[in-house]
Amino acid sequence: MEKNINELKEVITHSKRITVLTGAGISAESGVPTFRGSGGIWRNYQVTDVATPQAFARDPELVWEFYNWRRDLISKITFNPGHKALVTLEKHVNDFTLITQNVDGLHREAGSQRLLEIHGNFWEVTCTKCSKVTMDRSQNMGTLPKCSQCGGLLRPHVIWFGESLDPDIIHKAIEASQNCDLMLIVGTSGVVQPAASLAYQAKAEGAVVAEINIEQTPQSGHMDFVLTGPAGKILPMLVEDFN
Ligand code: BV8
Ligand code: ZN
Repeated sequence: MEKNINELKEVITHSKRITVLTGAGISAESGVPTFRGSGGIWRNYQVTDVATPQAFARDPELVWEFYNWRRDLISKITFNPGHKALVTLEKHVNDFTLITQNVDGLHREAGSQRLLEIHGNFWEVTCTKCSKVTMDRSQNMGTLPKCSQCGGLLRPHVIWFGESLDPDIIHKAIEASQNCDLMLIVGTSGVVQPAASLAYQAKAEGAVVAEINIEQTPQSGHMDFVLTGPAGKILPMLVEDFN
């Protein structure tokens, strides 16, 4: 492991363009449960009950109960050294893109600028009637929150399963994956599409790909580097010479 970290630090110093993809694992050390690990969110909630447009049409109150629970949880915690290390990296690389599957807003809070929130951000809400998007940091939005402009029912501004990602955002994510020298894949199980295909696209275009995770994933075999350990520990080590 020691050898890998030093070698990867070497690759970082020689990379002109670095792209990073993060998943729920980077927020785990802040106290946010992941989706599929032990104690994962989807163990208590059926995805199909709370993270699809059909679920929202069927039982919007249950869906808002789920998102209010996550709002309350995230409002009590903050970003961790893993998020902060990516802000340091962004400052020291002349071409940097951070792609996140997370909707918790912690990368924004930590100060990341070149950020693509490909699954949205649950601190933003969209009106199902007039499509107005607003930022709302309330811990609890109430059972069926309504739009102040038109009275329509509000929904979290996130991409649910079965919904297409914003074409402009996913285009930028694909471009950043296909044109980087190095791609770091941090804290993701590599299950959800189309995010999971970005690492393969980077590799196909000749980038070095490095996975940082506490366990092996289905993608580990395709990686040039597999650093096993918590992101909150490994990422700061990768950027320690920049501080
Ligand atoms: C779409 C928002 C077109 C909601 C989320 C192709 C093949 C197969 C299936 C599909 C496909 N194309 C589309 C699909 C269907 C579906 C899909 O991928 N299903 C999967 C489950 C098979 N995809 C979609 O529907 C996407 N839409 O493609 O549109 C379309 C349209 C109609 C019909 C078909 C296609 C939309 C996907 C977006 C869904 N929305 N989030 C919300 O969050 O409230 S996804 C949800 O999962 C979260 O965003 C989460 O981030 C994401 C991915 O999970 P991970 O981040 O990887 O989290 P996970 O818990 O799984 O893993 C955590 C990892 O961290 C673990 O590996 C763990 O070991 C590690 N870890 C833990 N602690 C640490 C750590 N690592 C480092 N340090 C630590 N301390
Ligand atoms: Zn409205």
